Amino acid sequence: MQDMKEMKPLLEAIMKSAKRIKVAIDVKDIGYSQQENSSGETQLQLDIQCDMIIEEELSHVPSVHTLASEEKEDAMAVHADGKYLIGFDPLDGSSLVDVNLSVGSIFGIYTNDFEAKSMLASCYVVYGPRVELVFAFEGQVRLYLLQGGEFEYVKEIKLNEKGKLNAPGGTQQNWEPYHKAMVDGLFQEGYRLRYSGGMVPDLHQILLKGGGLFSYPATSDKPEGKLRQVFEVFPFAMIFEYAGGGAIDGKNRVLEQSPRHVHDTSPCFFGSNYEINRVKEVYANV
Ligand code: P6P
Repeated sequence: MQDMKEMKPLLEAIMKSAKRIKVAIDVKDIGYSQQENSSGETQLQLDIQCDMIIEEELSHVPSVHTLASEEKEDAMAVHADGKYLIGFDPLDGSSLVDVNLSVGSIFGIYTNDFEAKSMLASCYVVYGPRVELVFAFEGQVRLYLLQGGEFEYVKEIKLNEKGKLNAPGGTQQNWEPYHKAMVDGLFQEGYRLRYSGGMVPDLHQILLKGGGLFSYPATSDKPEGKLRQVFEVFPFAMIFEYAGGGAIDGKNRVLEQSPRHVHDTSPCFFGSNYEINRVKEVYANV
C-alpha cells in the first residue's frame, strides 16, 4: 500500500487541476491562439491555459520527475530526485467546448520512461453536466464525482463481457473495407451508435454503460491512427484492462507498445471482451 500513499499527492494535484480547469472552461473567450501544438493543430487559448494549470499543480508535487504534455513538443524536467513521469493531454477534444459538448483531461503516470510497461497508474477527468474522475491503479478502476467542491468516491467500474454501444472513430471514407464491414456488422447485431468526437466522454460512456467498442483504426489518411500512445491510448488501455475488458491495436495489446517518440500514435480498439475478440478475428488476416 506504500505506493497508494505515494500516489495520493499526485491524485490530489490532478483533482485540484480539474477544479481549476472546470472554472477555465466556463469562460467566454474560447478563441484560437497564434500557436500550434506538436501535431500542427492551432491551439485554443483554453488548451494553453489548461496546460499551464496542470503544469503548475503537478510541478508542486516532489515525486514528479518529468512532465510531458500533448500540447508541448518536448518533455519538461521538474524534480531531479522525483520518481514519476507524467504524460498528459490537458484538454482532449477542446474544439467541442464551443458547441457545449463534454471534454476531458487524460493522465498516464510512468516510472523510468514513457513505455507502456512503465505505466504505474492512469487517470482521466470528464467535464460534462457533472465533473467525474476515474483513477486506475493496482488492478482497480475507481470512479469519483465532484460534489460540493470535493471529489467523492462513488464506486469501482467493471465492464460486462459484452456491451451494446459502438463508437466508430475516424473518417468513414478512409476506413479499410474489412473495418467498415466489422463496424456495420455490430450495428446489424443491434449495437447503438454513441460517438461525440470526444475520446474521454465516448470511452467514459462505454465504461459506465457496461461495455461495447470504441475504435480508432489505421485509416488511409492516418495509417498510424490518430490517438497518441503516451497521453491517450496507454492511459485508457490500463483502465479498460483493469475494468475487465481489453485494449488492442487490432492484433496485440497496446500496453505492449514502446513509442519511438513521445508524440507517437497508434490504431486503438477499447472494449468489452466479446467486442475485442471480434476485432481480433477480423484483423487476424490483414
Ligand atoms: P475524428 C479529439 O480531437 C480527438 O483527439 C479525440 O478526442 C477523439 O476521439 C478523436 O480526436 C476524434 O477524431 O477523426 O473521429 O473526428
